[in-house]
Amino acid sequence: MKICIIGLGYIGLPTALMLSKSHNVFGCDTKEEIVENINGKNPPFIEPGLEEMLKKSNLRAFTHPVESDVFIICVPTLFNKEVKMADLKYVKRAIEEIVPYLRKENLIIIESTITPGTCEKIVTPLLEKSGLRVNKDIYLSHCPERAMPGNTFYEIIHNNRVVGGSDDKSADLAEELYKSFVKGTIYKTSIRTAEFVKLMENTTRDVNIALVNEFAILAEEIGINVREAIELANKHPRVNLLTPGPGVGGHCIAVDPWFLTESTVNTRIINTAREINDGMPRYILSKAKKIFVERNIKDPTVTIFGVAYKGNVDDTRETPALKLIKLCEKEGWNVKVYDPCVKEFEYPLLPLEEAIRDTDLIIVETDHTEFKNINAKMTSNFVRNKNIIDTRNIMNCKEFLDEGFEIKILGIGKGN
Ligand code: SAJ
Repeated sequence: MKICIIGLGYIGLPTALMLSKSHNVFGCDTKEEIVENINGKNPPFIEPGLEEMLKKSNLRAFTHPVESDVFIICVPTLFNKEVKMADLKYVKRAIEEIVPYLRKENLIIIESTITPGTCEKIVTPLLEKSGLRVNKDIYLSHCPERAMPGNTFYEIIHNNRVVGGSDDKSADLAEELYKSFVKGTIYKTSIRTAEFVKLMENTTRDVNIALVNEFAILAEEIGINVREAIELANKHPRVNLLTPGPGVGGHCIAVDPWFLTESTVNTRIINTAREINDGMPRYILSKAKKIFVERNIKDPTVTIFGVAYKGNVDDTRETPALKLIKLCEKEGWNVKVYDPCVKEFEYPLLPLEEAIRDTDLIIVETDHTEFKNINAKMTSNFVRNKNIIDTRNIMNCKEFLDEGFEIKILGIGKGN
């Protein structure tokens, strides 16, 4: 079978590589650099297993679609921050791009996250510009991706999948295709339900993270260690609390909940959870301010450890670290950034020693494994003041305390 994948990013490329094991797969991306990298067998981003899979595969990439039996759309859905709504321009553009290549019996699958109703109201009319009718001449399904960056290959194989079909045949055809590499169960439903399920999943995670972030703030007030409390609460058979952190980033959880609220006035908990998580950088800022006031530090320099949205990835989309940096700059503080995984960012990425030289406070924003091994003695030789705020509880606390550092860990109140 000939398959054309549109969008060769964090999901599209791994999916193309998995499918290329048993099908003739073409990749399409508007960015020439990505296409060149893929054809040159260079992984365009960090993902465990990606380099090896790319080297072994016969995937070919182009900057335009290729006539195929199946088209899979894996482009990002943008988020309009001003109005807190999905911006579907890439999805629309991808559909418009494949229209000239469509033939009878083609199956079109949307993996990109979309607002409920998009397939019926936006995708179908665009596809039908080809003169072919959905459910009659061509077939349309929504199969939202569910893989976690950093563990993508394992998850695209083993996770259960939800396939929404615009009719039964569309769902059956998509199920058949995914069966070629998915080991999890494939559940079929309507296209609108599949759109909704995906948004519910990420919203659930956002709400749960907001809850533990609120617990972390309370624990600091009460004077206990929230992580110990969470561990104990999780001993209950029906409680499963997540981990507090500096806010929620990434292209999905930080934006998807707004796709559910954009056309209703009847949601409250979804909006509040977003506000709590978006408020975490301001909370971290208030902790930093307190340190500077208490220790009488004027014109401080702050070093941010980690700008990736989570540990061991190079992705900085929607990272809460960026919000924190901007807030620090607004205070007139000097900000330096260190991230061993990230290659490109809005602010200069400095080597470790340069980033910590003469700093007054290190704020750990990301749980990169590498941070566990940062040497306390070496750090103490470079900094001006020995202060750390660790929002991830990742640093080797004992070593830094022995070196005379003051460490504040998010969610740990005084006396712990
Ligand atoms: N985070 C916390 N505490 C936690 C877990 C996460 O603060 O206990 C933060 C992370 O640091 C990060 C953000 O949340 O900033 C999101 O990270 P994540 O690892 O929870 O999720 P993503 O965005 O990498 O991937 C999610 C996944 N969705 C769910 O777990 C419901 C993934 O399965 C989806 O495929 C992906 O979104 C997507 O593309 O929608």
